[in-house]
Amino acid sequence: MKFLSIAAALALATSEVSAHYIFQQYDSNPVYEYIRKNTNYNSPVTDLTSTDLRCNVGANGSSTATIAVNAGDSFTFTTDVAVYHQGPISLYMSKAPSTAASYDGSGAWFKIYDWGPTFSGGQATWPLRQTYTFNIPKCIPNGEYLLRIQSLAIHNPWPAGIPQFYISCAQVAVIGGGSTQPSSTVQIPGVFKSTDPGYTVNIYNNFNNYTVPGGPVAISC
Ligand SMILES: *[C@@H]1O[C@H](CO)[C@@H](O)[C@H](O)[C@H]1NC(C)=O
Ligand SMILES: *[C@@H]1O[C@H](CO)[C@@H](O)[C@H](O)[C@H]1NC(C)=O
Ligand SMILES: [Cu+2]
Repeated sequence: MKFLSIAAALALATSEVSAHYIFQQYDSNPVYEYIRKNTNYNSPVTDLTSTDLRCNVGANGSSTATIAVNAGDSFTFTTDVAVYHQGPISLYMSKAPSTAASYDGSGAWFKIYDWGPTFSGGQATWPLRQTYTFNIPKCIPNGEYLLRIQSLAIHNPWPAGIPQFYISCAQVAVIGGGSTQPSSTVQIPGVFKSTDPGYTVNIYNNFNNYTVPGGPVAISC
C-alpha cells in the first residue's frame, strides 16, 4: 500500500515535469506573435515574491509585436494543450508608461475578469479548456497595455503542495477607448499571498465556496 502510493506519486511527479500548458496564441495569429515568449517552456511560477509572476520567466517583450485593438473588442487566449489543473483563470491589464514592448509590468495592474468554479450538488466544476475569450473593457483610456492571463493551479493543496501560476502576457494598443479608471489596482508581485483562502484551500475537502485571489474585478464596461 505504502509502496504503491509512492510509485503513484513518482509517476505523477514525472508527468508533472514533462508537460503542462502555456497560453501561447492571441486570437488566430501565429503563436507568440503578440504574446511574450517565456524561457521556462511550460513550467509554472511558484514564488509569490518573484517579478516572474508578472509575465512569466524571461518574457521581456523584446521580440513580441503589439496588436492594435478596439476597446470593447473580444480576444481569445489559446493554450498548447487544454488547461487541466483545477483552479481559477484570471485576466489583468496594466498600462505601459510608453510602449508595451518596453514595459516591465512594475506599475499598477487591474483585474478585468475571473473564471471561477461553479458549485452544484456538492461538486465543483472548474472552467478547464483550451480557449478563453473575453473583451477589452470599452471605457479604458487609449494606450499600450500588457494584457495578462493566469491559470492558478491549486490541485496539490497547500501546504503539502505549492500552487502554480501559468502566466502569459499579450501586448495590446487600445484605440477607441474612454476615460474610466479602474476602481482598484494591485501590484504583481504582492497581490498574491500564502494566506489567501483561494490559495490555501483544499479543493478535495468540504469545498463549497471559493473567492478567486488577486483582488476584485476592478472595471466592468
Ligand atoms: C530578452 O529576452 C531575450 C530572450 O530570452 C534575451 O535574449 C534578451 O537578452 C532579453 N533582453 C533583455 C533586455 O533582457
Ligand atoms: C468560504 O467562505 C468563508 C465564509 O465567508 C470564507 O471565510 C472562506 O475564506 C471562503 N473560502 C474560500 C476558499 O474562498
Ligand atoms: Cu502541472
